Amino acid sequence: MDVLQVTMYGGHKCLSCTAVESANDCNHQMQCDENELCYMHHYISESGSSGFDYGCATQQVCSQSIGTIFGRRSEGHHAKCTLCCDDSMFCNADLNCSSTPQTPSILPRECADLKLSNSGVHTIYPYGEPSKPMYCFVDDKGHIWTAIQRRFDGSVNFYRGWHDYKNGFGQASGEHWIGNDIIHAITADSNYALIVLMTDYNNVTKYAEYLSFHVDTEENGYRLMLGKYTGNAGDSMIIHNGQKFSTYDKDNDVYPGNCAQIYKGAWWYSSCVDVNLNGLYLRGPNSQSALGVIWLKWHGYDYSLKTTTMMIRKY
Ligand SMILES: [Ca+2]
Repeated sequence: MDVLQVTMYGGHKCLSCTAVESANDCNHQMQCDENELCYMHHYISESGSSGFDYGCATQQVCSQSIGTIFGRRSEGHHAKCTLCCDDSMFCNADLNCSSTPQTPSILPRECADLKLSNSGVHTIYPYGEPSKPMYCFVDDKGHIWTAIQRRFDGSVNFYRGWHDYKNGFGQASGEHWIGNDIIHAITADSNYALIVLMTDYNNVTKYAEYLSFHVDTEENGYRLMLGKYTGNAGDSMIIHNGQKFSTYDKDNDVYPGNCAQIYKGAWWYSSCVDVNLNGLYLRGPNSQSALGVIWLKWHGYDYSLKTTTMMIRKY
């Protein structure tokens, strides 16, 4: 039996019930003391019926997790503690019912925390709670990527302001910007790679990969830091590396004018643009120089790409 590693977070509210058939049947809560954690106990009675107890217990009680130990419930009963949890309110309502001790599950912060074999939309917890649906992509090497931007049909308007880019917009199942706060949160602690997959109207796909990708805090303008380039689309991000993010209502670029307004997008504009993946969806060749979804070193300024997917993974 594993010894549970329990972090001390006091003062929880926990479910508090005796001999209920499931957490759904427990409508009573109690305030734990500062040194207590929520627990759940699953037992089989002498008659063979299954039951659950919920309540508060001390860290020492939980970390022993062997034999008969005593938790505290508002009814004043004693119970055998077989499961404890950590820092979430009412966490004992969410434990999986099991007769064997488990360490509390760790919520997936990005797609790679899930063991996936197929691409699709999954629920992720970038900050713990609340959850957020994200598009996860499994490449042919089995690497699991978290999509931060997808465009493929022009159905979503990407000419938006700072607030929308901060929080994200669109649906994970469709065209989507995941949100600069989430991008920052995911990439803040570890080294991440960025890959940009792009398709043109001949259905040719090219890619650009950067072996490190970091986006700074909002306070620092979501400044972009990219590492070494590899790929076959050409390194067009050079002028954008090190720049702050700009939207039409927040000009952080180094140009005298407002690049986001001029080029109808939102990006890490410099002065101004070799890549405009959040530009207008202009569908292939056009005469609106650099206003479209452009990647300069592949199709130049006068060609708006058909699909783009920006994705990240721990590297
Ligand atoms: Ca400017």
